[in-house]
Amino acid sequence: MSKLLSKDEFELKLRDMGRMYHIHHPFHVRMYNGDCTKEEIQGWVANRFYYQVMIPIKDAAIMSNNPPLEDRRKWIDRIIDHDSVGGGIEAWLELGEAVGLSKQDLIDQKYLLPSVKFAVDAYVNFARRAPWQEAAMSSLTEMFAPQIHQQRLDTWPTNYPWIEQNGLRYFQKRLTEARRDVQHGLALTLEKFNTVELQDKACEILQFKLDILWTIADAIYLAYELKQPPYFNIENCNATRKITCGE
Ligand code: AHQ
Repeated sequence: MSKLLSKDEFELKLRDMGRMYHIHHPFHVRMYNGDCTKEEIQGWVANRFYYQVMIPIKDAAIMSNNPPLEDRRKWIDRIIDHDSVGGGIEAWLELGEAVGLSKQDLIDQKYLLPSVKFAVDAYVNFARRAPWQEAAMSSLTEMFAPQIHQQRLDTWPTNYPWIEQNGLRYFQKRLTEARRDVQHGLALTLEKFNTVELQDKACEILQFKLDILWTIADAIYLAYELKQPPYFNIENCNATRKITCGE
């Protein structure tokens, strides 16, 4: 049976869940070590585009569930970060071109794997129906995000010299945006999840979001590292064509 944690103890417990962050997934370890093929990087960029375009939709869903004005004023920054001219969605499209994909193929979600879509849609649908506070705290996986963004900025130029450097703008952007998001998200979590049941609920929600990120990496690893896209063993199935990037 859990006990009521102080705010410091509660923050430590949430941060300790970083042990399960997708930075530790075999796919991201491969990427960090410079072992990904061009096609693996392309597959990851193409599939993550769906996650990126759905983040502002998720954030708008949270806004639609009536947070107080001071929280809405902060939350709207997240939508602007992604949807504004020159914002995150455009930066990710630049990343797509930098790894040799066409913007249109990303926009058309040509390479989107079913499992990636299901995982991302689970996140968006959760944000649509959960109380705004629960959906807001699910973004706290970003407590661990600056490290993974910095890793890419530090290692890609050496490990993947074929990737045009201007494609890394997205990761640079997120270093400050993620830290700002976490400052707000963590403060509201520590304040509002203030009973044993609510603290346990917060940990369950963070686990749910860690599972989403892990599942996205699983799908990409299966398709691009193990060469087992959906229906890979079914004769003449055009679903397997979707993973052949750069066509
Ligand atoms: O680029 C990322 C991003 O914009 C967000 C928003 C936030 C959320 O609202 O859930 N989470 C998130 C994340 C982004 N990038 C991921 C990565 O590995 O590049 C990490 C991811 C997160 O940690 O939740």
